[in-house]
Amino acid sequence: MTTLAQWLMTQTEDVGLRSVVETMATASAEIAAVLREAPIAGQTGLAGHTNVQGEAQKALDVISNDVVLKHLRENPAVSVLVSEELDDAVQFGNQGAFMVATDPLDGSSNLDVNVTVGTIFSVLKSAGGLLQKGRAQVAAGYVAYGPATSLVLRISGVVSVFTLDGNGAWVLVVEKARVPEASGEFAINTARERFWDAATLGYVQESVAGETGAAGKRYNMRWVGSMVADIHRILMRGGIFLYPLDSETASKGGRLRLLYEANPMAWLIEGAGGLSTTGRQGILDVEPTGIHQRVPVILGSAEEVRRLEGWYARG
Ligand code: FDP
Repeated sequence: MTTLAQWLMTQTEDVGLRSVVETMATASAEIAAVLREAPIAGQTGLAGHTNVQGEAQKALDVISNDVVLKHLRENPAVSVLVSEELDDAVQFGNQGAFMVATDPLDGSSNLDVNVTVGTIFSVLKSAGGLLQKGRAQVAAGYVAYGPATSLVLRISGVVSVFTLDGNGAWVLVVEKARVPEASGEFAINTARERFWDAATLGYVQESVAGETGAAGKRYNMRWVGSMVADIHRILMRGGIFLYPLDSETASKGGRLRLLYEANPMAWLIEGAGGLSTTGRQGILDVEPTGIHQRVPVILGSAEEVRRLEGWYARG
């Protein structure tokens, strides 16, 4: 049995970086415990205010953010926190070498129906400043609070998966996750079809045509509507996730956030052999202009991402 601490020793010699990842794992285990009993505590509802994105905050969004903030504040290796739930970056006033960008509780519209939600995080060197490309990440991970609580991590080139055991310890269950090169599953909110661009429409229509279309094979559609759950499925068994730029989200730059959703997920998926793109450029090459910036997100099995890129290349 390999523990998280043992695995971290194999990934980096940087004690500070190891501690940052351990802190996020500890915070996530605490969030898992809160989520487990949230319906009993009556915490699945709205908090009564909106975040900087203009989205209604759930009580658990706020609680999860407080848990992450509390733990990171105690770690001297972390100097800055960027969170989906906080308008501004929090400076801890120390010389910590790392900054963390996080969505403490992603997919929270699924909370009241007990569907998988998650915590997503990205770790960067403080020296690079708040706005760094995804390629600069030194660690990234997410936690999926599902039937099992899974922690997926990348520090070096390897993406590994851990499960939280009954004693609160993270146990390595997949040493080297690989996104299958080919897949017959796509994930997109098809209710948005009327807003799609020509490339997305072409790709989805070709997929739906199955054996009779140009793709020449049958596809299935899966959409949990909780990014962590959809990405975890794709990491483990392949597929493609699309939240493309469409006519409704165009003025905002997209739907999902670059620093704490798109970048960590793209870095994890690419570390496991998949691909990621906005449709026009690699997600990891996007130059950030703001901490809550949004981008189009397409990522998953290499063959499917390339087929969609083919549609974008048509113009
Ligand atoms: P949520 O608003 O519930 O936090 O991060 C945004 C997100 O969920 C993603 O987890 C999810 O993939 C997406 O929104 C779902 O969007 P739709 O409501 O358009 O399906």
